Amino acid sequence: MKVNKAEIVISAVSEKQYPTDRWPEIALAGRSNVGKSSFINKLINRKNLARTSSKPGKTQTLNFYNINDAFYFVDVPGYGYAKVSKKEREKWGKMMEEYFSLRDTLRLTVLIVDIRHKPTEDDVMMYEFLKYYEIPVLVIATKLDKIPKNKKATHLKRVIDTLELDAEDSVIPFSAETSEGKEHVWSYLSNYLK
Ligand SMILES: Nc1nc2c(ncn2[C@@H]2O[C@H](COP(=O)(O)OP(=O)(O)OP(=O)(O)O)[C@@H](O)[C@H]2O)c(=O)[nH]1
Ligand SMILES: [Mg+2]
Repeated sequence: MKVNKAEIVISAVSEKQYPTDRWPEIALAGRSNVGKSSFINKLINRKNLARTSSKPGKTQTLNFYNINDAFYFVDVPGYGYAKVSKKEREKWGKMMEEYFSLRDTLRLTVLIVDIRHKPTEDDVMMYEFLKYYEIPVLVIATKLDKIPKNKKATHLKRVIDTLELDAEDSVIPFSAETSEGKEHVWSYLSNYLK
């Protein structure tokens, strides 16, 4: 995919603010600090369009990125960050519920997990939540550059087993550092953007 245009359209906290042009949408979900924003930047070849940070909790709103006037990437705030208040967690839950239950232009959610670690209980819950709403899921095992090549297969198997991944769902190993997996991801995503 050649990306000629990529710009943020809105940082939304509720449905009233979502774009209304009905372009197809691909959302990113995953633990705080796992690399959701970096994933978007790498795919669209922009260094810091989606704001990244080494501190967890950078993305706090639903950030809609217009790609080529053709579809949206939606960067979603991460979960699993210990230092958030109960109130903030509730706010996050409401925002997620509203988005994933109502958004009928959502074609696919990319669930990003860290290939180095066993998926957390929150990751499993997120996967089940998406399945509950019957939203197609692509799992990305990111930070591939951080593990030795000979560990890749075992780590991928652990992701598949821990999430109890459905046979119809795929996991693609990826690195925002080295771009590994990028072409494979684009070819997968393009099937959902027709
Ligand atoms: N080595 C390596 N580092 C990565 C990769 N992807 C992301 N990072 C680093 O991980 C940190 C977090 O990345 P972000 O993209 O901001 O993570 P996020 O999931 O958007 O985080 P929140 O917005 O806080 O939920 C940054 O320091 C990135 O540079 C990767 O593939 N390899
Ligand atoms: Mg982010």
